[in-house]
Amino acid sequence: MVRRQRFLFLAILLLWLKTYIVYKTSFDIEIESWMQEFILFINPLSFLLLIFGFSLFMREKWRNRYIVAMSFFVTVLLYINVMFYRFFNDFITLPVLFQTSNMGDLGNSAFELFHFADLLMFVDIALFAWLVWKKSPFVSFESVLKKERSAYFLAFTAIALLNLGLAEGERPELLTRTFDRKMLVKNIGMYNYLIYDAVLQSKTKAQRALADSSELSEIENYVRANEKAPNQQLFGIAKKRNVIVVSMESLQSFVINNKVNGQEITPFLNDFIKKSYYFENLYHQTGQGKTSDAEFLIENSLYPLGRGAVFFTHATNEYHATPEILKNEGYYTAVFHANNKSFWNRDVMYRSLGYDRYFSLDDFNVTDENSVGWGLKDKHFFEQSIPYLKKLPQPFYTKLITLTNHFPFELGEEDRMVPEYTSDDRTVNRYFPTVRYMDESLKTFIELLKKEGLYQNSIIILYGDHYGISDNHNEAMAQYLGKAEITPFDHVQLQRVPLIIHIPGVTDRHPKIISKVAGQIDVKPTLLHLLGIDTKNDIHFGQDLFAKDKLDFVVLRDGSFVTKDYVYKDNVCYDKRTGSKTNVSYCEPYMEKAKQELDYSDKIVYGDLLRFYNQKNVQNDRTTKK
Ligand code: GP9
Ligand code: MN
Repeated sequence: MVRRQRFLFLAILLLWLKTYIVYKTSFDIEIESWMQEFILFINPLSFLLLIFGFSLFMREKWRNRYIVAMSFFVTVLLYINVMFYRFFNDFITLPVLFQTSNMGDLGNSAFELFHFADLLMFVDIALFAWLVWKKSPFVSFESVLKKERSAYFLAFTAIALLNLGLAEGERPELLTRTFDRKMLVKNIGMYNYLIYDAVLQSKTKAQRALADSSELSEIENYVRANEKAPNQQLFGIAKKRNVIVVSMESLQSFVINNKVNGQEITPFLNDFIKKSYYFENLYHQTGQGKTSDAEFLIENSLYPLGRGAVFFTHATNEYHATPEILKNEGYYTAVFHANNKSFWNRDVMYRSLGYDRYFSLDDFNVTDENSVGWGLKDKHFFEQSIPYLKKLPQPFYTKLITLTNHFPFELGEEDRMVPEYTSDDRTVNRYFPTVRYMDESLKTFIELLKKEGLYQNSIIILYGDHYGISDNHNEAMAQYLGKAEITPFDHVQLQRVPLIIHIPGVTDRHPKIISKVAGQIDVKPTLLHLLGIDTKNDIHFGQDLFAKDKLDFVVLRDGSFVTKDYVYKDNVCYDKRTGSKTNVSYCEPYMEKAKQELDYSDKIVYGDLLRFYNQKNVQNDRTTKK
């Protein structure tokens, strides 16, 4: 049969090898044993056999065309995954893939992500198309015998079962663990994973339809027990002040008080910290939604999703976010970001979060001279935001989102205030000058606030949104940090991002460096309490960072967690003092809590459960008013 249907088998073979080569060269899949390597090798096969198998039911004329079309389609699918992985360091999920507006804007980085060798992926297809077009004898069809078809699908079933069986042996409960995409791809293959993802996606849709208010009471009990009483000395200390929140693009804590080639990387922030509350052990908890996930965490104190960006997948849910709460307290709320308003679906989501006004790309004057990389340079962004800020009704709650320090960290010579780092890794090298540039822009911003009389009566919160340097750059990072390698423990520790709370007249007199383990999820209750707003009726998972008994605990979106003494990642427990592996029993007490929190938060988002809570509260309000 193989000889008679040689074109079919050649197409499958080439795609199979192509996929495996892509696994090995474009994805970072850790292999720990020969068995895992074997599973990885065979895992594209079941999918390929199935979809190419349909050709066996086709009339001869269509069969070859189908084979060429499928080869092309699957290769494109593979290539999209490669590009996506280069950018996000993660595998695609459907919600993100269909964010076409995002994808359009990612075009900016596409050039950087494209490698010439990528074209090799399409060579075989060109050859196939040529063979079919030329009606070469190689592709001349043979009719398919019934028993050939049976043998083919028997082989398919055997291989699929073998794959599943081996995978299940390697990783029990593989298919029920949803947030570990790498493990899924490693075991069932990229193609099957995409199907799996599609099934999950439709389940999500069904989840909302099926959710009912009873699910909320269990979660509410958990949330109430988790909440900590505010610190009475600080409660209301910034009452009625304007709030200015700044999202600092890709800023990680390791650059704070650090140097590149002997020069400070963040001189302004280092100085500002000395007049502020600075949280040195705060971790980002973002997933695929990057900047938007950070916004979601900061303003809702809920976790973003393990797959997709919640800004896209659940933008029309009912939320009870900080802007909405403050609006009810008489604040005007606005957000500033010099990018397309639809990026990350912000225009839709900001309405759900309770923003009065979104100053987006159209509100800024963006020219070739004042932009680089992703758009308007931060310094100009701040300068152009000031007149708008001045005109806002007060008190206001505002969030400004920076952009220049974004991968691939482009910057003109004239804006470079520190030299690039020197290593083999261009991304890491370029990170330092763009961080330095953002630091300088923040300095300008604070000066302008002072000059315009917007500083004294404000509370200013600066936070790093997520990592800038992914695991793909571990080698250069190890070199910079003077380590032999970046271990999984180091990886988690590198997920720390700066959080700075600055209250003029308060923190400049009594600055503080706070070492509690914390996360972005803690910002909402902290800020509300500083503004003197009670959160007793609010559903959130964070804790006031100033609460006396705030837990030393943070869960990252991939299920890793950090406590005072331990770091837990991929089923391994690490001792924080030494960074080495330790007995997993030390981490056990927190495992359940970590899972529980993510699970409860996901339930709220997937089921859109706050729609019931808000209704309930409104009803309570009505009853009290009667
Ligand atoms: C885009 C900006 C950067 O508007 O928020 O997005 P990121 O890729 O960091 O999420
Ligand atoms: Mn970002």
